[in-house]
Amino acid sequence: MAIRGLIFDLDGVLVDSARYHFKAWKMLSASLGIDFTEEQNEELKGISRADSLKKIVNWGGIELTEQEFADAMERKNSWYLELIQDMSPDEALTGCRAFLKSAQGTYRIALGSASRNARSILQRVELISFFDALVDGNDTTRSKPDPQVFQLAAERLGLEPEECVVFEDAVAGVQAAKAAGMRVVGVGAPEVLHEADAVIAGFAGFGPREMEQGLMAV
Ligand code: B16
Ligand code: MG
Repeated sequence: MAIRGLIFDLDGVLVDSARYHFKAWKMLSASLGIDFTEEQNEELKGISRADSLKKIVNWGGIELTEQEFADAMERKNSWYLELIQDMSPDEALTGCRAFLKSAQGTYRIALGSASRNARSILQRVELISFFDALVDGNDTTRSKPDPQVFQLAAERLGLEPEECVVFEDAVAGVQAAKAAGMRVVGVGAPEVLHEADAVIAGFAGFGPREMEQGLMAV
């Protein structure tokens, strides 16, 4: 079926917010007396804030009451918000602005992110005007690999899943897009994102024509 909609993940596809998440989780973990490594941070990509904290608490072998858990999430987020305060348009990942520019008008464009801070990040990096619909962690109840975020994005674009292509950097996100019945372009390493229909290292030198060609046989 013809491609009519493009759905973008945020972190790792349009911006590198993972490094800010890492710093904030590291501060939170330290305040809980837990060590937190960059390898562990990799496992949190695409995972919601609450599910991320559940994993950290598990790794640290500690237990938190419901109130302590809520306080910890709040603390992590306020550190994160402080860290992204000075995010600027040059933090949009290489080539994605050019890609969005050339896709605008031909395709309907949506965001499908787990982040509750997605809107303000898109504003800071000045990408928000490219989007016809935004779906983020405030709209969803189930984390990727559940397809909910992408299903809702297609619905808001007024398109069928088969008409949409998802851009994702996380394995859980690729699985979510497949579960929604969509085609997926993985952004990252082919060994990691082997469930995607095509994989690119990034948007440099990649435009809508290359996307159409790469997905032609799918
Ligand atoms: P927040 P994505 C995800 O963004 C991040 O990859 C993940 O590390 C983060 O925990 C999640 O958003 C929630 O973010 O704390 O801002 O609500 O990749 O789905 O765009
Ligand atoms: Mg991501």
